[in-house]
Amino acid sequence: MSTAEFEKRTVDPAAAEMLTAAGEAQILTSWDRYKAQQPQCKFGLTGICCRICIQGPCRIIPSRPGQDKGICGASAYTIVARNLVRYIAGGASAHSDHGREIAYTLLHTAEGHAKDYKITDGKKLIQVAEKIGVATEGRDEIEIAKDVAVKALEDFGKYDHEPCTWLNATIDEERRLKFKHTNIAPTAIDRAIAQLLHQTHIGTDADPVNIIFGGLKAALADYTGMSLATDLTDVLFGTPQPVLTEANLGVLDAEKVNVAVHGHNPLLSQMVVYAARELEKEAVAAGAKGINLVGICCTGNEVLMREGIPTASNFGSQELVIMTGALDAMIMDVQCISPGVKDLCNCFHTMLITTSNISKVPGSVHIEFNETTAMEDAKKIVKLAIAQYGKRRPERVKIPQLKKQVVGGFSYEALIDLFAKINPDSPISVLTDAIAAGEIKGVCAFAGCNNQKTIHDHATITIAKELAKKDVFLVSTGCAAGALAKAGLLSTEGVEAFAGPGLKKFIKRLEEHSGLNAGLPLVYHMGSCVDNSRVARLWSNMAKNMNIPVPQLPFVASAPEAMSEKSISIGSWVITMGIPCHVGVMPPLEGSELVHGVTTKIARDVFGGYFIFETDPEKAAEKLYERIEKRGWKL
Ligand code: SF4
Ligand code: MSK
Repeated sequence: MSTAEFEKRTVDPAAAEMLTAAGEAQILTSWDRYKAQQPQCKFGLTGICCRICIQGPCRIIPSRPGQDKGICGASAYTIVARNLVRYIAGGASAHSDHGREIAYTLLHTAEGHAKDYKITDGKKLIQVAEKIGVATEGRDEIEIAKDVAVKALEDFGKYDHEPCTWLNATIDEERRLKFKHTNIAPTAIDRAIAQLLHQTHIGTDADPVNIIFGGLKAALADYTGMSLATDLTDVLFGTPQPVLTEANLGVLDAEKVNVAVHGHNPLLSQMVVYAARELEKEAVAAGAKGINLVGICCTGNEVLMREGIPTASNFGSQELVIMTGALDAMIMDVQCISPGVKDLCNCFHTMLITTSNISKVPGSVHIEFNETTAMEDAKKIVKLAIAQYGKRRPERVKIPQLKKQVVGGFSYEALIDLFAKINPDSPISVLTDAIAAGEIKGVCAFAGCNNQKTIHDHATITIAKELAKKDVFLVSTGCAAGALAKAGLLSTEGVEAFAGPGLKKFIKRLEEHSGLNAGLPLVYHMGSCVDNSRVARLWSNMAKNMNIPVPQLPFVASAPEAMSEKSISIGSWVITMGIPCHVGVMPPLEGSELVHGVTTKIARDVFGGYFIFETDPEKAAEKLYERIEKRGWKL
């Protein structure tokens, strides 16, 4: 295949270059495996294959009497609904378990058992404590941190009937009542997930609407877990502030020990940052010019936001970082690490290091990461990477010389600080006033992954450019932010090239007052997947400031290349909050018109938020803009 043909697989030129190299070397990647899977099973694609009990699999043909139900009598709508919400259970468990690890680490830090961690952002600790009702007056940080951590852990398993603390503390009264009346407010994260698995066991719930509402409860548990994860991570490692860095494969350095952190949980990746700084001399002693740490996926987003570590790739191109021949070690924690990376490692000298007892890959090196020995473990891992540098074969190194500038680090607090430079009394008014004046039309938040069913990065970049042209203010998280970063949309270059006149004026005004050395970007990087809680904070406070409920706000969300169970759980809580959410890949629910209708129409009537399924990026941009405009007119 030629580079031009590979461009049909990705719009990222660095990825295309590496795909060409992989093709020439006959090394298979996820693109090849996707092709090998075609045609994919229609029953699975439309959600009407049930494997919930071992009488199955039952495959439903709705139009054929006798085959229109599973062996137990389950109809297509029951099967589609059950399959759909089980994705939410998976997503919520991943996000919230990540949050639980952070909460335990904060607790153990406060108790003195995790000596390598500390409370970095005391101000955020106080804010969080006040938000959730933990006393702060006259108490020292350690005492407060302990109570905050305990409250967070209680949200996983408390046995009263009150909604989870982090949910209740972060939504307005209108949503509180809505969730109460629809009975979707989780009282404990673990319970909501376990209950959903119970609800979808054979012979429990056959009512698709009831099943979906059970799914929404788990989705709000997902929101709860990620909200507390973001808050407590900021307490431990600092709340992100604007930072200048770079993205794409060109961030790899042929003269340094290249180490990639991949996954989600910053408890490890943050320690690797500290360890790498301490071990620079060892890398030099090994003949390198130092250590070059790069990020992949959301753990990459975490260290980009706080430490300015450059991003090498997002989910879709993770294998291609190894394909450069310059990566000495890939350190993985949890979630979104394709096992296929090990096959690539086998073709090069790259060492794959697993660190979590729930996330292992056969043939890789496992160094169990423990919070009580965090720095020691991180150093052990970085030393392995340094040793690996000597095994690199320089003749096989081929780093695409492509990278873009990134201005990242826009936590909610950082955005507010930016707005406060113009209006210190009411910072959020800077954004809402610009909407009221028609200078910008509204806000779109990009989130989610890459998916082999789409051209890598294409939909995310296309929709962002289209909306920017139409003066929509853009924020992003996750691998969508990775796509935008690699395309230069998280930089000033993006503003010049793609912002409409109103958006450009707005950003330039912010820039004049910002006091930052760098210019401001077109799209504002708000962090990792769990940091979608920062986005929710943004829309909540915009609505509060405008004195309207969230479902009236000209604010939309888009996951143009959604892939993981987590993206489904995020999208589901986003719609319960009253935000229209575009998904660019059709999830498996076309097997039931009823379920499809619930997610797109009934959801709108009940919550004000709903899914927009659209696989064509241009049309998706039009639909998103139409929703923003409609809400704008009503204001
Ligand atoms: Fe078939 Fe019912 Fe079992 Fe599903 S739960 S596999 S539809 S028998
Ligand atoms: S890493 S969930 S592929 S955004 Fe958060 Fe990226 Fe999606 Fe994983």
